[in-house]
Amino acid sequence: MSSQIDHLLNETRRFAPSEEFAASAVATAELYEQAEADREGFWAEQSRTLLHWEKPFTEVLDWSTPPFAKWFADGELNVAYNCLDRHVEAGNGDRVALLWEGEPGDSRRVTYAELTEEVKRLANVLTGLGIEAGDRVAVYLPMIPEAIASMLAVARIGAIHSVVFGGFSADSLRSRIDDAGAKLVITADGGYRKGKVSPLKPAVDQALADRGDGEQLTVEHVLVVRRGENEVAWTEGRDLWWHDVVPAASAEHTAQAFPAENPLFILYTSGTTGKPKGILHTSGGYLTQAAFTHRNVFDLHPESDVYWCTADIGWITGHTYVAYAPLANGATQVLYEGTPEFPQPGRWWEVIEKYGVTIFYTAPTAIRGFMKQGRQIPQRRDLSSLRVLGSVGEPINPEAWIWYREIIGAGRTPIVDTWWQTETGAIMVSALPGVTETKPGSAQVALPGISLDVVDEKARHVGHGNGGLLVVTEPWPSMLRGIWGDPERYRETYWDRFADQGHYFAGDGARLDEDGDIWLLGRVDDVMNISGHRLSTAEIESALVAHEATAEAAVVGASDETTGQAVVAFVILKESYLKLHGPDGLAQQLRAWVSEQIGPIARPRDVYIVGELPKTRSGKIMRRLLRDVAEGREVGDTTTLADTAVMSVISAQVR
Ligand code: 6R9
Repeated sequence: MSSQIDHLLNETRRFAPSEEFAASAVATAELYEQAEADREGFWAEQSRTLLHWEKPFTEVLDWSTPPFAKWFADGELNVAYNCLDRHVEAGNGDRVALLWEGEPGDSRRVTYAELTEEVKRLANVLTGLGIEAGDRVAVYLPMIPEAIASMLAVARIGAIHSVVFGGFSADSLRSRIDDAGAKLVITADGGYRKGKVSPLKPAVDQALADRGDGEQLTVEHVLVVRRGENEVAWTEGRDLWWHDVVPAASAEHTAQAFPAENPLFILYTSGTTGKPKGILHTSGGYLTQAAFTHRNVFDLHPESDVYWCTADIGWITGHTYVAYAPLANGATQVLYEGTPEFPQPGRWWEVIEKYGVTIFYTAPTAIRGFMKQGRQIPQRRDLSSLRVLGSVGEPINPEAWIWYREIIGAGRTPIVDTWWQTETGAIMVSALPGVTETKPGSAQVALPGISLDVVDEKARHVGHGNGGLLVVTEPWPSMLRGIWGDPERYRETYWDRFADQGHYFAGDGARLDEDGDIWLLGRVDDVMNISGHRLSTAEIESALVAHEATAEAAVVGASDETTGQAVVAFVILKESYLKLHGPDGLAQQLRAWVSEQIGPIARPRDVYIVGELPKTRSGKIMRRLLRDVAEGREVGDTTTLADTAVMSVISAQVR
């Protein structure tokens, strides 16, 4: 690790914004000064400028009961009105909101006026189904316009959505539905993935099946979009086709204003234990920081830009930078259903050429995948419309950064490496194009209005040239407001570590370089980052031990050239199982099992069947040593192990 860091810190290439770019840039250096002079005043002004408040706020931040923040608490707004109606009222109803491209090549253009109408009809349907402000609605959909409409319609009536990634299994869906107590599920028959229809409705049926455990199901209805045209089972009285009820509903719907702190959504993310956390976000502060960062970090000119963020709506990036911020800012954006490789590897570049995409936001894992395929593939397309490139999800190594700029950005586009989390709701650390001289590999500086530090275990600032833990030192508008149903876990996970200072602990290691710029070094806890997706070691371990053959399991994130990290599992089998079946084919079976239990993204790259696991005297698994094995390194210090011989046995078994 340390040689990697030294290598990073030797990166000396610098890219200043061109004069031409700076001349018409949205963000200027004054933003930092304004925010510095009066942080809360700065956010208040941004909020008033960027959003429509039905009832203007007079209070900015209420931090009287930390760690529970309230922003703009006495103000009232409607999030969907801000994303839709107001643009239509301002005469921009004909502007395209969504340039949707389906994987098989079908496409749809949806204007702001059309999307507004669809959302109004759906809002009426939801109300007709008994959904009221504060109720939870689960959304389990592919990347189709109805997904965006669903989120906005739920928001419009003051209800709370919980979007579950379509790649998650029925079990993952069920636990999220149960935890949130969802009353309605919005899904599709299926969606396209890699040339095939991947079914969704059957997973919903399975998630809602009576398991005879006496659990009372909270779901009353399932609203189903027809997309894959695959056969689906139907539960009369519970299931409804979208195309039967939405077009038939009235398009008249007046958006009611809700208090700024009205909950907007719950999004589940992996923590250090097996149970995913329902991260709760609210309305006014969230939308303020979403709109501000989208406009300034991506230099958005809504009249002329064509923006494309490749994230799925099942992740926070899809919430903030596909659903909410682009629409709040009145942008035109591409929405793409499929994967980058289908029907051929250059599909994304084809989409950029077709729609003249100007701002492109994706993840390092995708960029590294493209690097592997070779520059010839993007070079076949005209990518000259691109003018800003963004990166998110994990550290971007300087080589990938340079390739992104040179090959995709023709050596002239600014690159913004944006650090943030499900919990932060919106971007926290990033260069501002047109202002910042960029450094490949460094996310660089806190945005205006955001206060961060890198500290040691005792909360002391580490100083330039040193590493430590990334903390946020002041509350910010789009911060999480808690963990759904678990205020204690919220406090424990993020605030207890630096309770005396009142710092938010992000869980990331970071280093400050000689200029004070921030370099992110990855998680310091048992959270893995696979292709920019968060997974916990504990979550996968508990799936593994749920298999009849497994006695014990330990999972580590091993570095992987393409996906950043890969899941590697070490499994001890039950004697009884071994006697009956033997170990043949079991590694494969266990990989498939995890994929079924959690979803394909969690499938281990390697499963090693071992006889023992390295444990300390207190019984803690030493994952650090297993990571050494998984990455093919010499095994580190084993002196704290209860049995120091165990590592050579494991190494031999793995080889
Ligand atoms: C937005 C998102 C959050 C974790 C975060 C960190 C890693 C995200 C990064 C980055 C280095 C960046 N991360 N962006 N690391 N540079 N630009 O990804 O949210 O899924 O909650 O993951 O991802 O480790 O703590 P989420």
